[in-house]
Amino acid sequence: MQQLVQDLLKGNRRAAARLISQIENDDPGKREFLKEIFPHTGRAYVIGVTGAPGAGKSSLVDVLLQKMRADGLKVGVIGVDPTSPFSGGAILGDRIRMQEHALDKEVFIRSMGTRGSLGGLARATREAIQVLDALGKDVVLIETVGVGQSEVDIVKTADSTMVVLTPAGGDSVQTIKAGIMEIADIFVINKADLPGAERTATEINLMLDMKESEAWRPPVLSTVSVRNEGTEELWNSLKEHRIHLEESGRLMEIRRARVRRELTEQVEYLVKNRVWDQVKEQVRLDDLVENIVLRQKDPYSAAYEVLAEVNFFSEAGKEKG
Ligand SMILES: Nc1nc2c(ncn2[C@@H]2O[C@H](COP(=O)(O)OP(=O)(O)OP(=O)(O)O)[C@@H](O)[C@H]2O)c(=O)[nH]1
Ligand SMILES: [Mg+2]
Repeated sequence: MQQLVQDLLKGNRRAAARLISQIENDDPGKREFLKEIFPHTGRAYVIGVTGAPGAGKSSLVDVLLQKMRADGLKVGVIGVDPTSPFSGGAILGDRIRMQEHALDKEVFIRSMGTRGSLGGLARATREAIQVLDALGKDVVLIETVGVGQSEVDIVKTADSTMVVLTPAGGDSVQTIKAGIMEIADIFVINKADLPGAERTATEINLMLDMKESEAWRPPVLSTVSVRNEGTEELWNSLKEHRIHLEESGRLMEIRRARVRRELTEQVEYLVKNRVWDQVKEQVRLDDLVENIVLRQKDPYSAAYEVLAEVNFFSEAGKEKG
């Protein structure tokens, strides 16, 4: 383990791959190495890329990778697919397209799927970012398919988030999820070669007009990633957003809020696991479920009973009677 961490800190990609596998498998050793690498993290800038399946996220990541490399930045990419149980490079199309980057020693590409729960995936993504940060990446790109709350949770880890949309065609963009409006720092209408791109941009701008004005108004950009059109503007916007966050003090603010949220989540996670491990051993949940189904017991009292059984709070006994 020690050796792996040392190799990682020297920039060894195999060490990074192995540590990320341990994270995915929820290896008991991960706590120790995450602790060891933590002082060596906090440098990488994290960019989230989210949007509907097939919107062109990977194509954009591909182009952005080239631009970042041209600027001399070391880049890590994590492709997260909450709908897929596969990991370790299962997003085959991406692999093929990004192959040329794979030859570039300063680029690290990895995909992750849902081995366990979606919550687990968001956590694993966060931890994988730390590994890439400690590996020495300047930027970590997270690509995640937009399928609901899961991708919102995942991109919460990002400093800048771009939401990739496609021209709505006949449809109205009004169906865009509220959560997406909240997380977007930059809107990208990709496949702008298809009809309707302008109208989609107008609609998003109208939606932004209705929002309370903030210091940063998300730009609405159009790209044709497969023809490399509009991508320079996109890269410039990402850089501008970063400068905005840094100069306004907002970056520290959002990072502090994130640490607070993660700490809270971590405590809840530990308490939850601890309690459930004991409960599984000591309480016959099935019986309680039957009781509730038969209206012999209400769920609130049953929950208290469970916690009293594992001595979660000493007061609980009083509630039992
Ligand atoms: N016409 C057109 N097609 C595009 C454009 N960008 C990407 N595509 C095509 O759209 C398809 C999906 O592109 P990807 O980059 O894999 O999209 P993605 O969002 O990463 O897809 P998932 O990861 O599967 O959700 C591919 O066949 C691309 O060639 C574009 O600007 N215009
Ligand atoms: Mg993709």
